[in-house]
Amino acid sequence: MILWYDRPAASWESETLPIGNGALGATVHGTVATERLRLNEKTLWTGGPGEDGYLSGNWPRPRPGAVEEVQRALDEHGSLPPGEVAARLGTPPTGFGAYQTFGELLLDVPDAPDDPAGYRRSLDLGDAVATVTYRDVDGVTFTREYLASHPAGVVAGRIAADRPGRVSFTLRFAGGHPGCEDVTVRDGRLRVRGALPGNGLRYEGQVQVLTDGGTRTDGDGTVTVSGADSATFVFSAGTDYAPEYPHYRGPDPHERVTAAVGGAPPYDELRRAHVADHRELFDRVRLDLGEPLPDLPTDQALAGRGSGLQALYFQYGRYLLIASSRPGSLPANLQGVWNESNTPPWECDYHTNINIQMNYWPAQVTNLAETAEPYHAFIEALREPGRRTAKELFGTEGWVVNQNTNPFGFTGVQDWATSFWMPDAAGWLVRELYEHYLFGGDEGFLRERAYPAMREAALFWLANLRTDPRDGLLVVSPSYSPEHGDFTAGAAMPQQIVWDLFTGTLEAAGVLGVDAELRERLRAALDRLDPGVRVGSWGQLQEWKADLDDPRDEHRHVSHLYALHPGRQLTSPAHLEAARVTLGGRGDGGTGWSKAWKISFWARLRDGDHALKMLTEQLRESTLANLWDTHPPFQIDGNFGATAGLAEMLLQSHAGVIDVLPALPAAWPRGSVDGLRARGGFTVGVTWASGRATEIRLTSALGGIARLRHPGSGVLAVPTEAGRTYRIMPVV
Ligand code: FUC
Repeated sequence: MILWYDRPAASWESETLPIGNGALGATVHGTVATERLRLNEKTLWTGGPGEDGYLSGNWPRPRPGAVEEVQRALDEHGSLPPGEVAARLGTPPTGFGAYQTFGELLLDVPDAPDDPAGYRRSLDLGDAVATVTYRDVDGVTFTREYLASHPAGVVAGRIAADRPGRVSFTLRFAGGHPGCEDVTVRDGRLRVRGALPGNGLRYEGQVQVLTDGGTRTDGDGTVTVSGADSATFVFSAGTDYAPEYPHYRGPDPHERVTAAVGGAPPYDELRRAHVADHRELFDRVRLDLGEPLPDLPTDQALAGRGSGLQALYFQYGRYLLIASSRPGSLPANLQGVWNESNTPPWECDYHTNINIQMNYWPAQVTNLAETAEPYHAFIEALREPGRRTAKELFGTEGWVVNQNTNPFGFTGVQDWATSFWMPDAAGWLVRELYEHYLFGGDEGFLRERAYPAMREAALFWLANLRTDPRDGLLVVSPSYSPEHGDFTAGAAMPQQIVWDLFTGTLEAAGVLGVDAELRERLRAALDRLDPGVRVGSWGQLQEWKADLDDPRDEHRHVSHLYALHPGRQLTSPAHLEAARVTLGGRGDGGTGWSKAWKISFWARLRDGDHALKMLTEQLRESTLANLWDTHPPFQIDGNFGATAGLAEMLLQSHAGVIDVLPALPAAWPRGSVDGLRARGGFTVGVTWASGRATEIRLTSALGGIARLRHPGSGVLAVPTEAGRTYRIMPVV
């Protein structure tokens, strides 16, 4: 599982190779004369407390009564253009901020060959190590190696040659915020320290250079290594950000960074521990789609889009999730952790109408549940400011978050007409907490973490649903189908989210045996809730309560299929058929994440060929040479969505049954997968040939009955014991 190229990266966005430990990220250019490593620290954000006029939780609000006015106008007119609603409910953002770049580490190499022989730049997904090798005119082979260690909290590198005394370079730092930071050098340790303009967030980075042989000289902002056998560097960084409302500030990073850099073990040991830590997660899933990966540079293999490359792309999504989301920092943002700009697209923030959710779709099913911890913590940290927004914007209990959020608990509204209003987003976010319980069965997690967040999101909707004068059903109003059409009451997506939230909260309360009275209220509300699932005039699933859908509309958001995926509300053949008609109308285009979502939609419709067509389209049109997904521009959600979609083709368990190979395309006649997870605490492997399962491997973590859709004999109830693996041979 290696990405490799025969030339250095010319473009940060489309060619560099990413490494990361969740909190820190680096991208490798591999240029011979000047190596460039773009560095990132995930909490380095402008905006929030400290920014002019910004007071935590106290975002500008629409004037009192404005929400009710819009509700009444919708009752009367049926719909309102987004611009009109934004004029009444939107407020210009203040102090939202943006994710910042940390800067670049540069290594200037004297006498570097212009046209080095044997050049190769690679990223080994199994070891999580990036490597650059080349030969100089004397035939000396140079090897540079880079990794980002989670256990050590550092990015580290080693520069070596196969002849003694040949390693020479000058290391320097190009700051992300010139004028705001100081660079000092002492004893081979370069230190950068600064405070961001605006919010004054303090940050620090340190890099220690060590040599084996040769000399090391401190310069003005530089460390020079001459004639060494090899050299290593260790980098760490931090900020004084803390994920705590309302101040969002913690201790100065100086001590932590000093300890991480000073305490890092010798390189070989650091590398061993890093590889072991990474492999413990990465190696859990093995996938073989029948064809090997062609022995070609990855950009050329990408052009072929064969099943070997598809398997690599799947594993790359898992690699990227491990690299950009580990406990102890923020969740993966629109670019994971990698960012070269201080004004990145969409602030490189957390969008809640598909993007952050999609980032975590692969976490449970591809056996990386630990990577979801930063997302869980982030959702929980939104509750307190979200509670304040519920009170001040809607005058009720519960918590809400709107269309986009940041590390400073922003739960208010902005004024970008087509993307500011999404009070249903919290209901969508908490479903991930519930899924974590459904997959792993950790009742303590359900009780302490998932249920309280779900319950409070449900309370918000119990207090805020309105009776629709058209039919007496309970609807969300004003409601908006993300980035599309007019505001109405009862658009499909918000209704489906509320259905999903109430259903999950009811189930969870049942499991925990709590809140009898609340359960009654949820049941009563579900009885009156408009389910948001309607078949329209051309056989489509309606996006709005009124039949407004245009069969030629190819909008990238297909929000009204939430009930199909990630939800589980669509079960009847008639509704599934309507979803198929809707997808047919929307077509196979769209941005990277849109194509990725369609993989899962088609997989849920059990159409493996169409799911594979979407994956192929994504690889053809929305994938850069470094296999990053492009919206355009680079946006990582599509990587994660496609990895989850591919898993969804091989295994589903959302409907109470473990369903193996539900959407196997004809182009993958044989293969095998191991380590995918199904809800109920099961790990599933399957080998298939001629398009049919020949062996299913089921490992039970919790014991209990596994309900398995059995090729040949319907649904099989397999009694399991915790810790045991069962091999099941399908009847042919
Ligand atoms: C949503 C999408 C856009 C983009 C942005 C970051 O608003 O509609 O296409 O992905 O998020």
